[in-house]
Amino acid sequence: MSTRPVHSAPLARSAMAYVLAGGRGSRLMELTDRRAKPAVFFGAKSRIIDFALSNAINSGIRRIGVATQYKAHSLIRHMQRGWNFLRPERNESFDILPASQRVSETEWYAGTADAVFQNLDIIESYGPRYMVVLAGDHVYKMDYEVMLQRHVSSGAEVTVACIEVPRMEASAFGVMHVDASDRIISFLEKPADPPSIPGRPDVALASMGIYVFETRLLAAELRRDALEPGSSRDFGKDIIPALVARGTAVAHRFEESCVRSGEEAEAYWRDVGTVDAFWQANIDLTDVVPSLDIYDRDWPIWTNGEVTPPAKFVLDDDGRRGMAVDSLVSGGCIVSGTHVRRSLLFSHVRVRSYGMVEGAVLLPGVIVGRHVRLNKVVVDSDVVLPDGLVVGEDPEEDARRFRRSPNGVCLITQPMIDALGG
Ligand code: ADQ
Ligand code: ADP
Repeated sequence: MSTRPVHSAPLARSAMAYVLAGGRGSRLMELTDRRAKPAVFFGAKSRIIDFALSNAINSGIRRIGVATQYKAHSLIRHMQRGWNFLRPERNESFDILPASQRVSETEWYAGTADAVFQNLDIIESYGPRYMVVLAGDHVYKMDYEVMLQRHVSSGAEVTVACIEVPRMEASAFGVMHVDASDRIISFLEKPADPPSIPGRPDVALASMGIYVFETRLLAAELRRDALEPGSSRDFGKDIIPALVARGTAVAHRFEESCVRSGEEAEAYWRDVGTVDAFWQANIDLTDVVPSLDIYDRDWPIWTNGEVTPPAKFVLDDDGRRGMAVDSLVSGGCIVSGTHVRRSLLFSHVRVRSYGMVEGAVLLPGVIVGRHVRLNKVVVDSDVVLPDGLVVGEDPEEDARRFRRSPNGVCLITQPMIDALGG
């Protein structure tokens, strides 16, 4: 469990969470053809952005802004339906900030800092004392109050959440060096050859893209940066390095504010940026004791509470049991005459008889025909899998027909099914 300081007043009440949700996440391939990465489904019920938003609410933050950009329709619809419970009468607010309405017709947000800069007037109108800037595309549970407390007690101008990652994977991140008191002494954005933690050659300290600032200072920095001719208007490339150079940036260790179900539990944080990582993180939830506890009622993952009929399991006319084990099955699903194992069925999935489904992530509305055998798949929403389809038994055949990942996960979309003909 994260340990909150007991004697101080909560800072989250005077903070605003600002979620950057504009990125595509192109390594998710066809999963982000129609939606931004934060809108991608996760965990049989949620979307990726629900984790950052739930963390904000559960931490006690009551003002939230979400900057959208790439293919925002699905994301905006989800948030309008599921995240509309914040009430202005209680000094709460939820603002969706589409880029296209704020900048000139030809210009979207330049970089992540610009996505905040363009909305400074809205932010300042609420007068939050602190800003918690978040990425909308990670899966984790974190108490931002702990990070806010750390920010105030250290006197830093910016506090950057960080996590240890294998050095080989660190070139996807901002990588930092810290001194004995966790002051950041160097910061390199996505270095080709990431520096390791001194004395630990295989590990690097990576930025999680989560930043805490006092609003006044952030506004001043953004206005200063907007006048810099060479700036790319990005937190990782411009804003953070400038504050590190001034010696006023402090690192905050994720382990200190991560919300976990037991002392021994892993400090869970996933980028789910590739089809393999996405499949694995979903399937991990079917473990008997998963590292990510989505059943913790003290830290609920809020989402669009769609009204669905109950899930149903049917014994078909030939006496075959429709059943699911080691699986997460959402409302509105019907499984008939087929065994489903180690799989996730999002809402309204139908699985018909004489099949076998294993290691499958079936997004909402998928229909699995009769005599279908699936192993290691991600099937996009509303795809209709025709009777007799077999996936996961012949790698070459799979690679010809579907998007087969390096670890052998097949991503299946409707155009791929249509291309099969017949
Ligand atoms: P990246 O995640 O690679 O690195 P970026 O592509 O800028 O950086 O995305 C950050 C977040 O902002 C994502 O949630 C994305 O969806 C969103 N986003 C991107 N462009 C946006 C825009 N113009 N408007 C609104 N939202 C936008 C960052 C940091 C690294 C750090 C990693 C951690 O720069 O230092 O290590 O996050 O994942
Ligand atoms: P299959 O015959 O291949 O198993 P079906 O699509 O015919 O698959 O559905 C099997 C069973 O699922 C039906 O016999 C019924 O019990 C149940 N079922 C299907 N649709 C509904 C529905 N709309 N409401 C309740 N049960 C349904």
